[in-house]
Order: sequence, then structure tokens, then C-alpha cells
Amino acid sequence: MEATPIPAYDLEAFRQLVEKSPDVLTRQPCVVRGFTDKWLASKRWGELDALSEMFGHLPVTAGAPQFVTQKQAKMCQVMTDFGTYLEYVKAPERVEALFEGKWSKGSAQLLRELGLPLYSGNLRLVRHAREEVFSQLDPILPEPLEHFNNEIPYYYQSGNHVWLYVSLKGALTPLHQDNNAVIAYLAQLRGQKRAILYSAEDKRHYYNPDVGYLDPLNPNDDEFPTWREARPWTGLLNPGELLIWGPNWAHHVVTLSDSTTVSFDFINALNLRAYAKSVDWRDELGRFARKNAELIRTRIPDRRVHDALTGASDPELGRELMICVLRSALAGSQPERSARVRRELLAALEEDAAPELKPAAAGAV
Ligand SMILES: O=C(O)CCC(=O)C(=O)O
Ligand SMILES: [Fe+2]
Repeated sequence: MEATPIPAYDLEAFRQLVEKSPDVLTRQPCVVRGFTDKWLASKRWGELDALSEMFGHLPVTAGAPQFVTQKQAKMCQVMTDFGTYLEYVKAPERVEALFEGKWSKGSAQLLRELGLPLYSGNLRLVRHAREEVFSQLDPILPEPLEHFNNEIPYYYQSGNHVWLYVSLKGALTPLHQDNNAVIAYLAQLRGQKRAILYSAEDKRHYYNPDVGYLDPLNPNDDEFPTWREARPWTGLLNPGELLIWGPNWAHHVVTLSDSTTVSFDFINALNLRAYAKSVDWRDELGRFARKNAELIRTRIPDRRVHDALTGASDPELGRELMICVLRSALAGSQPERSARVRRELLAALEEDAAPELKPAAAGAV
């Protein structure tokens, strides 16, 4: 299908659009201009040395491409820290020396063959709602958007939801959908990116369960025979602009010039149910609970959670723990808005046919 340019709005036009159609982001992505100007981060985070000072110690991986979403795709990956990654961004010709012994996939030789720069996209800046970093990104949403992230237990622990992307020209994020049905934006602080997005409704045209996701820049007719029926929404993202999309929109992003981007994921009335039903946070929360089983056993006096620790899958354990935490939160006092979000989340979780907890496999430890 013919590409549709992603519509762009100034802050006031965006406000009017969302007031008139609160569900607009399920139907189209938007570019919003003039939003990041107010952020303290819009100046400070544009400088690589300042970023290195603030976040250089944090562990990251960097991949070329950032990750892969096709079974056959080749990739390189190094395990490093953000400071070393930024050294690479400043001087990519030093790749061999900077990452000697750090390759978890591929090699400097394969990297040259792929013709892509390494791209780190998993820096973890935030682990709870009151993190200092949020003061740099204030306001976090353009009006009149609101989020429920802070009402959702473990939101910032069970999934990364604030991302900092520093990338070299040519860096590639292949087509994918974000975990947990989040609403997400890219806020461009430096450099330019090109994005191609597809609605979740077109998924059968750009996703083949045997292969993975379409490469929109080089579509394969055999693997994606109906790719032409998917409608690509395309846009350029320039400094100061925000690109925002609704739950489950697939996106493919190419960095056109050396770039810094902040990305934020959120939940509101549009996607609270879809979030509740997502397996990704359940799995992560379940793994966290299993790792901290002793703590959970002593702190959480709930038989279903205890049984799930030995006899259920990680996502089932995550769901049981969330149900238990929500029930006890709702038993206390809280603002009406928090109670409303938590009641809705709880109802969506309880709706799933309560699975009979499987007995632990014989001999399991
Ligand atoms: O900016 C990019 O390269 C892709 C970012 C992305 O996929 C996301 O934030 O969900
Ligand atoms: Fe994404």
C-alpha cells in the first residue's frame, strides 16, 4: 500500500486532537513538535561526555543490528558498559581495541561484513517511579496525555520503560512490536532518524510466524506474499520532535545522522487491559520472584503464590504475585484514581481462567 506520511502537530494542535479523539494513537502515529524544549535533558543529554559521566558505569550490550527479529538474520553483539560504548560512538575505528574479548555474537570481522554500526539499546535508567532521572524529563508526556505507570505495581521493575539510545549514522532497529502492549514515544534530542510503522491490524502482512518480521527496506515476496497490503506510515524525526505510537504498532527505525533519543513507554486507559494480558511482564516478574523465593515466602503470606513458586511457570507465578499485591494494595486507602486502575488491572488478571497449578515435576529442585 502507498506510504502515508505520519502527521505532525504542534503542542496545541496535538492537545486538541487527543481531546477530540482520546483513542487517536490506536489509529495513527503522530509527530509532536516543540515538546522536548522544556526538558533539562534536552541540553545536558545531548553531550556524550555528560552522558558518560552520568551513566557510563551501567552495563549494556550493543548489537548490529540493535537486535534481530528474523530467524535467519545475522548479528554481532558485544557485552560492555555504556561508557565504553560511548567511546566507540566517538571513534568507531577503535572497535577492535575497545571490545577485544567482549563479543557475545560475531566478531569485528563480521561487523565489517554486515556494514552496520553497533547500537546499544538496553541501558537501564529507571527501576522505580521516583527515580531522579525523571526530573530531567519533565514533563514526561505532552498534554493532555496521562499515564498510569505509577499505579501499576512493579511497572518499572518488570520491563525497561525509559530508554536512552545513542546511535551512529546507519544504526538499525529492525521491525518489531514492543513488549507489554505499551504506548511509546521517541523523543529526539540530537540527529535524525527515519521510522516506518505499521498498525497491529496489518500484522498478518508483515509477520510470518515461521520467519519473523518483514524487512520493509527489502521485502521478501516468498516469505511475506501479502506485504504490499500493509500500510506503511513513514516519518523523519528531527531534534526537538516526538514520535508517538499506540499499543502494538510495529516499527522499524534507521539512524540517519549521529543521534541521541529518549524513549518512554506508558500505560493509560487505551492499553491497560492489553498490558494486563501481556506475558512479558508476567514472565519477568515471575523470574524475579523465583530468584527471590525466600524473601517472597516470608513477606507474602499467600498460598497461591507459595504454590506457584514450586509448581507453576514463570508467567503464572508473575500473575499470582501481581494478583496478591493488587488485592492487598486495594485493601488499604489510596487515591480514587489509583484504586480504579488497580481494580481494572485485577479484574483483567482474574478473568483468565485460573489455571490449576501444576504439581512440581518429580525430581524438580
Ligand atoms: O530508535 C530506535 O532505533 C528504535 C527504538 C524503539 O524501538 C523503541 O523505543 O521502542
Ligand atoms: Fe521498539
